[in-house]
Amino acid sequence: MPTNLPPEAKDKWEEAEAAKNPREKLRLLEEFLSLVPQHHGTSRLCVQVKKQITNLRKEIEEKKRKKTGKTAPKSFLEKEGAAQIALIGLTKVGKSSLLTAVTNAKVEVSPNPYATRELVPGIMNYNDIQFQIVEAPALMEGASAGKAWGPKTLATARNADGLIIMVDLSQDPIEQLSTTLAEMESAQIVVVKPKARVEVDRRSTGVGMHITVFGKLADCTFKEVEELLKGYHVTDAVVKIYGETTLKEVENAIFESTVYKPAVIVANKIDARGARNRLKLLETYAGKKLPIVAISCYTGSGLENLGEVLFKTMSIIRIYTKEPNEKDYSEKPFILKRGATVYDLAKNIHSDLSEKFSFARVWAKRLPYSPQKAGSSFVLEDGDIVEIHAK
Ligand SMILES: Nc1nc2c(ncn2[C@@H]2O[C@H](COP(=O)(O)OP(=O)(O)OP(=O)(O)O)[C@@H](O)[C@H]2O)c(=O)[nH]1
Ligand SMILES: [Mg+2]
Repeated sequence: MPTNLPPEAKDKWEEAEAAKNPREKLRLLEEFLSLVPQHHGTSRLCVQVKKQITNLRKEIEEKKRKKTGKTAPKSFLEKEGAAQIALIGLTKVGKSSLLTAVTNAKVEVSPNPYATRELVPGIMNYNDIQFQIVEAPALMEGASAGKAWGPKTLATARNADGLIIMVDLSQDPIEQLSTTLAEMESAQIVVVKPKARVEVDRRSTGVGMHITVFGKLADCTFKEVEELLKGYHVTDAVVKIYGETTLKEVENAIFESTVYKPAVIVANKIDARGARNRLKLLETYAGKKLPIVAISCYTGSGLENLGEVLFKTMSIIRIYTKEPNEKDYSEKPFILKRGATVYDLAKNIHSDLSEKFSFARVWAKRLPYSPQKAGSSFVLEDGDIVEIHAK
C-alpha cells in the first residue's frame, strides 16, 4: 500500500518542490517531514527526505563559502564523444596512469596520495568511437558525507554516462571496491541495474503527463499510478516504469533520486606480486555483477580489452548514414542507445527530419536482402547503414 500521507503533507511537498530558493526549500522540507506520520510505511520516505535536507544544507554552506572565497571549479565537465566515462576509485589505484596510457591527456602520475585534485578529461579511441574518460579526484571513506573532493567526484559520477571503477591489485581489491560502492550508494548512485525501476523526470508546466510502462505493474492499475502522481501534484513529467513495480515503488520514486550507471571494474597492477590471486577473489566477489578488466599500466597488459568492454557495457550502437543517391556512407557514425529505432536516428540527425520522415532504406548483414525499406519503428543494430527519405 502507498504511504497514504495526509493532504496537508502532500500540499507541503508541492510547495517544497516548487521552491526555487534552497533556504526556502530546506524550510519547507523540514515542515513536510514534521507532517509525515511516523510508521513503517513511511520510513523510507523519511530517509530520502532527510538526505535531501542534508544535501541542501551542504549546498547552502558551499554557497556561503564561495561568496567569501574564490569561486569553486565546475563540478562536472562538458560531454564529448560517444559517452562520458567517469574514472573513479580510491587514491593511488592508478587512475592518472590509465588516463595517460589510453587517452591524449597529460596528467601527473605520482607516488603521493591525492595527487589529482581536479577533473581531468581525455579522449580514448576505440575503432571509430571516441570515449571521453574523466579522471575524478580520489574517493575515500566519508566522501558522500562531504569529505575532501567527494562531492565533486560523486557529482561527476552522477552526471557521466558510465563509470570505470578502478581498484589496485597490489592490495585487497574487495575492500577498495566495497568502500567505493558504499560511498556511491550513499550518494544514490548504483551500478547494478535494479530489477524494478521508476524514473520520474519532472518537466516544465504544460508538458503534461507521459507514463510508459516497460515492465509490469504488480499490484495496481495504470489509472492508480496516474492518481497517485496527481495526489502529489506531479502534473508535468515523463514517467518510465521498468520491471515489475509496485505502487509503493512508484511513490518512492517521487521522493528519491537514485541513478543507475553502467560500470566496468578495471583492476590495475596485475604485474604486482600476488595480484593474480587477488584478481581471482575479486572475480568471485563481483564478476557476476560487473565486467572486470585486469590491466597493468606499467606493462600495458590488458589495456587492449578496455575499449570493447566499455562499448558493450555502455549499450551503444553505431549507425552509418547515407544520403539518397550517394554511393558512400558517412565515415563518422551516429552513436545511439541499443534498441534505438529509425525514428530515434532521424531525430538525432535533425529534429525536423523526424517530422518530415517518409521512409528509410537499411543495409544490414542480418537482413535477408539489403537495402530493405523500413518504417520509423524499425529497430537498428550496431553497424547498420541507413538512408532516410523525407517527405
Ligand atoms: N606496479 C604498478 N604500479 C602502478 C601501475 N599503475 C600505476 N602505478 C603506480 O601507482 C601510483 C599511483 O598512480 P597514479 O596513476 O598517480 O594513481 P591515481 O589513482 O591517479 O592517484 P591519485 O590521483 O593520487 O588519487 C604511482 O606510483 C604509479 O607509478 C601498474 O600498473 N603497476
Ligand atoms: Mg591521479
